[in-house]
Amino acid sequence: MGKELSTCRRRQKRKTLLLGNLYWKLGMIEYFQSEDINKDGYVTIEEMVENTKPFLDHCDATPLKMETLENAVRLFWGEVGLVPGKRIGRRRFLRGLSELGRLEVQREHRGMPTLHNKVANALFDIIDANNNNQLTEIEIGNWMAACGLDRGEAGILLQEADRKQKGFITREELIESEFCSFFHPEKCMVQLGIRVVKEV
Ligand SMILES: [Ca+2]
Ligand SMILES: [Ca+2]
Repeated sequence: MGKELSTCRRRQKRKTLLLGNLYWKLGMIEYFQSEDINKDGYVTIEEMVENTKPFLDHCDATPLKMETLENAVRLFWGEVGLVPGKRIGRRRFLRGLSELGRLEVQREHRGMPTLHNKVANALFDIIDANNNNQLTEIEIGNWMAACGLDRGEAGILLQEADRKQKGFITREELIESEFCSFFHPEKCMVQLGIRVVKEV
């Protein structure tokens, strides 16, 4: 009986965690694979930091901007369990990120700064090469190229985030869409036009 109760509680808890969301899980598995540079099935904080290096050339980022991003990345992923010299596998990665997501959403609700906010702000500053607080299609293209993506699709990304059709993305828009893709998959689905059915 006690065992059944604890299994039931575990299931209940799982439902409220991001891990229970298939859409989120698939996205994060893809993310895990892209961060695993040496393809050994584990990620390390060193790999996470290494993956930010292409910004230096593609986005013409200053050393100070790069340092700010690295510090934010170390803080954020440290909470997931990625500390120097440690490697974690896919399951632990997803569990840690799901747990961090729970705490981050709580912080967001209380109006407290999130760790993700630090990363997204640092990222925005890097993409915004001319420091005018607006991300243009060219700047977004440079960022995509740094991430190994097709810069030709920058226009599509711009359209998705720039809902008022201003021709650029603001800091708030980038942070919102980034936070959403990490920790609010249900909001992302709504944006993509997928109806979210509330679990009862
Ligand atoms: Ca690896
Ligand atoms: Ca700019």
